[in-house]
Amino acid sequence: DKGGAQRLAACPNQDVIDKLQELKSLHAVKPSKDDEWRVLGYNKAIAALRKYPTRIKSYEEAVAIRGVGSKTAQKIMEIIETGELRRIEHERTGDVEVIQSFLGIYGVGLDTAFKWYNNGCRTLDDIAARKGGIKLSTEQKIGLKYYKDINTRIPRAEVEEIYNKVKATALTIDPKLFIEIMGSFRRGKADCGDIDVLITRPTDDGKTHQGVLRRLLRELHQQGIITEDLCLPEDFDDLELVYRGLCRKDANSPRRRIDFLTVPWKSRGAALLYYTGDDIFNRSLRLKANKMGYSLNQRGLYAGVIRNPSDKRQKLDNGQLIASESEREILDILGVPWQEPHERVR
Ligand code: DCP
Ligand code: MG
Ligand code: MN
Repeated sequence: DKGGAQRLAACPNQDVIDKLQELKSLHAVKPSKDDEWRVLGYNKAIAALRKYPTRIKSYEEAVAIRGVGSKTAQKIMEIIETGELRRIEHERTGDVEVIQSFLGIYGVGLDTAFKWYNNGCRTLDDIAARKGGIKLSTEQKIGLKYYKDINTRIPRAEVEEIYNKVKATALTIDPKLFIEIMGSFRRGKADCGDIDVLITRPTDDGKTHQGVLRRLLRELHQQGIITEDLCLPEDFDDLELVYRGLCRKDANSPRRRIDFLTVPWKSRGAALLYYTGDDIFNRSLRLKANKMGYSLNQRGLYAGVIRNPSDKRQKLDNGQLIASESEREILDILGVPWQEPHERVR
């Protein structure tokens, strides 16, 4: 199925989707019911456009797509004809910017941002002063304190330097660990939002990486590389763990976001595939898997998954694992030609 594989690489109306996404994200940060409805409408249209196989050529063609109404069809044609969508600037109002600035605080989601707005907060200083009697969680306090650092992208060379220190420290704990950097760094980006690190270990000698993350964090704290914990795993004894924190190259460097992920050795391929992304590439892979009757997640590719027809997110049967150890075997089964990490972008 060459067509399916091709579709993974590029969507013929991607520029239209991007603009509608941008407009949708502006409505999504407005607290009115009308805006909520518009978000649902754009979601529908975007989903339809993702599946649409050819470049849209006319208003009639656009409006005939299921999920695209007349107003959205007009917007689609404006984007196709001018490359722009004037409505975006119109919606970029002051309240949107306030909410977006609150969302830049680590640990703040839409509900919290709206609540603070409704309590009269308009600036980060208002948040810092707890205007309106608002309360901050521990992670939000850290997020506010290092707001600028956390919202600045990290030059590739600095990611590499921090990663090398982390890897060296991990290997002193157990030289047989498998450490890999994922995310935008692995895709070759010139700068990264955070540092995504995978940790696992071959089990041929009967051992695992159990307990490694706890020791690694202790050592990195001692070295001053990890500076704050944002989200610690509940049970450090599991083989599958997620950690989120802040780190820095040295005492004169800004704070940087770092994520650790530990997975069972068997899941390493699926985990690498998922956490290397990008998210759009992942979505196309999952879509392809679903069309073939499979289900793909960060643990592996599964056959025979049975979902609840009235709520597709709910699995009635988890199915059987058919591939998880390497990225290549997962892509092979999906009939997707091998793509180097830097090619895994829409
Ligand atoms: N991911 C995903 N869907 C999400 C979040 C993440 O598929 N909603 C996957 C794809 C991402 C990877 O996890 O590439 C790592 O997530 P990051 O948020 O760290 O994103 P990136 O590393 O790709 O970009 P950035 O440079 O912003 O960190
Ligand atoms: Mg990342
Ligand atoms: Mn990350």
